[in-house]
Amino acid sequence: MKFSNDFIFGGATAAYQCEGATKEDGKGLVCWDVYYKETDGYNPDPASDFYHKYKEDIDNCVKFGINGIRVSIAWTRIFPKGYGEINELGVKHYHELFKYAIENGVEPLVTLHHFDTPYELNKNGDFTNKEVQNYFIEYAKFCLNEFSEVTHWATFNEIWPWSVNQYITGTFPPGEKYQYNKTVECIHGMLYSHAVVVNYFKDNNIEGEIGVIHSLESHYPYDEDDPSSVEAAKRVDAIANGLELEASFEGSYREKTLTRVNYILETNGFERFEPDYSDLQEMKKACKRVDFLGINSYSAHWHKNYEGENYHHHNGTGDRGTFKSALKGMSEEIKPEGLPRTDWDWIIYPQGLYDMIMRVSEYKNCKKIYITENGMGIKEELNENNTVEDDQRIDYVKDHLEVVLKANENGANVRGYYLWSLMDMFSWSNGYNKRYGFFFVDFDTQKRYPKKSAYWFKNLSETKELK
Ligand code: BGP
Repeated sequence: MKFSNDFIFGGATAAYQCEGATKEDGKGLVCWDVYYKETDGYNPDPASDFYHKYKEDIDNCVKFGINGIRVSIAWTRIFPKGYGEINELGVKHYHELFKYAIENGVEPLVTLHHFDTPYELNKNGDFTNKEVQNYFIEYAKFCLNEFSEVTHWATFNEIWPWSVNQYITGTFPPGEKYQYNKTVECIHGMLYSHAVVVNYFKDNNIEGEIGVIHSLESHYPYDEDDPSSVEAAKRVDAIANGLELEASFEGSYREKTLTRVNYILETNGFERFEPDYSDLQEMKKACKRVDFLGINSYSAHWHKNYEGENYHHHNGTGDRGTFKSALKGMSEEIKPEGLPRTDWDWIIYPQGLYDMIMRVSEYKNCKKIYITENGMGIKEELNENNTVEDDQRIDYVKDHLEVVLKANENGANVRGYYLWSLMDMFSWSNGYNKRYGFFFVDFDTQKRYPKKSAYWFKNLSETKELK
């Protein structure tokens, strides 16, 4: 089994996790800047210093056969407050970055929002607030017109995780817990904003392609013979995948999905969710115009019914076995014995990715798929040869790419794969010791060292053969 010649072998990044330089060149405050300070969290500076070292990272792409790079624009480098005055230095920076990537044959796929809402806007309700949605839309329009050298755009990165972690698990700013109503409003607000941006892109005949990147992981019943387990898995799927896929590719929410989401809301004492009719009109128009779907997938999940009080413990330290999630009206997540897992309790299950690719391929408006994030977080150190023998990562990537090939053989249209992450960077709620990159970053010296997986990927990208 071989990859086609035009398959993209890419690496993924996100502005806030790699750029550093959070106070440089007029950048405005991001919600995380304040959240990390207030919670004694991680220092986002210097991260991987990508703001200054992007040329070196792109040179590494060239050396290692990586012909695509996912980057995001930091909203507050363009509009420091999120709206109003434009920061020319930020605009200049991204022109230079895109130019360098394109000149070197490393095609940028640019995300407009990757978890980095401007501080004031996040404080004022993030995407639950119409005003914030409109500021995002203005920022997006500006970027689509200004950066005409970019031909691959994604509106959002992971609408579900961004919403659930802000308002249910409380691991992302503003750190609220069990606010199911805000979570659903945020999801809907982002899906609506996505639709407006797609319609603007198409109405104005902007060159290139535009899509959306969703976190799409498979949810299964812990006990297939127990109907309450089956229903619990379906409820989680409805809120985590159903809303997002249906809005993106059908322009509305299915009745069954809404019933399940409303069950979750009502069980937690919140009002039912009634989507606004005019929002749906916008989504209806956009759903046929989306050029690609980005799938982010790392793991899969098993559920049983749960009716007790809400309880969530995030394993942010990489101490295996400490994760626990029991969400009222949704499910209790159970990690089945016998399946491999990472130190952060993420089950490794490539079949979950296969099932998801085949499922999304059934949406007739889902024309093309990229795997925009997949990878394995490991605690790593440089060895005496200044490299990392990351065979675990190679196996992980290989097993996931195998199911991509199998899905394509069975009729899917996956056209690229971006490893999370291109080089090591910090993780939002797990810090600097969760490394994902092809390139080891020494965060003290900011030197890059290719890991064994980088050499393996180079060979794959040259031969197109999975070995
Ligand atoms: C995705 C995000 C990425 C990245 C990745 C790994 O949800 O889009 O930004 O962080 O997950 O997750 P983590 O950093 O929690 O290990």
